[in-house]
Amino acid sequence: GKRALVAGVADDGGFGFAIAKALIEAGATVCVATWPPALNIFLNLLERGKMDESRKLKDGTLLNFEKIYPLDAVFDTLEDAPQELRESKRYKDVGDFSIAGLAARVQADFGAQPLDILVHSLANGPEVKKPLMETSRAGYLAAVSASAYSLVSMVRHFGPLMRRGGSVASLTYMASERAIPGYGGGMSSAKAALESDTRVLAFEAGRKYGIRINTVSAGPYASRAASAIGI
Ligand code: ZID
Repeated sequence: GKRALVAGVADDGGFGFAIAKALIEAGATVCVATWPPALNIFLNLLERGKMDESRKLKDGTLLNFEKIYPLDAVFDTLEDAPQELRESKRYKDVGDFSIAGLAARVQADFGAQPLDILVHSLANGPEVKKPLMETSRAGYLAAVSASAYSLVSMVRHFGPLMRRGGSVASLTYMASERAIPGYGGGMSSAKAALESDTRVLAFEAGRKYGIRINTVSAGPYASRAASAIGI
């Protein structure tokens, strides 16, 4: 069977969960990675059965994730995270939550080339409600860091862990190519970067690791992230 890692699952209401579920229905084993601030809530909801309805598979059984890892995709290594954040409530007990840390954990748990599928289903734009013209430099760079560079770093760190013929997919939005009011804070810029990077990474990682890189331009889905911008 195939093994997938879906990064960006913190509840049962987003694309990440739906993709993980579809992969499991198709026979894959799925690990997920969750943003540390949301990790405890997610684990609690799972444990208390609050997600049992969404976990239900076609055969009546409940889906299980093979592993649930912490991931803050704005940090490539643990050293990149500020000391203050590392010592904060939601981060201090989870171990290495960086992209490199996640790759090391996956390798330690499953061996040299354990992955067939990597899904990047995460984005963050702290100023998403502000028009681009009103977006601060810090807000813009934060959006690009969390929503676009995170994919570059994940392909760099996970390429070596993927079996040849494997596949990486991310989610984008049409506001990258057309002006769509309401998708601000540099999120339109981040999606444009994500789409361009997808082409370049497909070229580079295709040659280096024999894997494919694609991005899917999604329709509206009332996830937690989307509710923040009124979808
Ligand atoms: P979600 O909240 O379920 O997933 C986003 C996840 O990212 C959450 O679990 C966060 O905890 C996590 N996250 C945030 N920051 C970090 C970080 N630093 N490190 C690790 N994890 C982090 O929302 P979702 O399912 O909407 O988002 C998944 C992907 O789909 C994102 O890339 C979205 O940009 C993308 N997407 C979503 C929609 C939508 O409608 N939900 C659309 C297109 C793309 C879209 O916005 N018409 C209007 C709008 C849209 C489509 C059509």
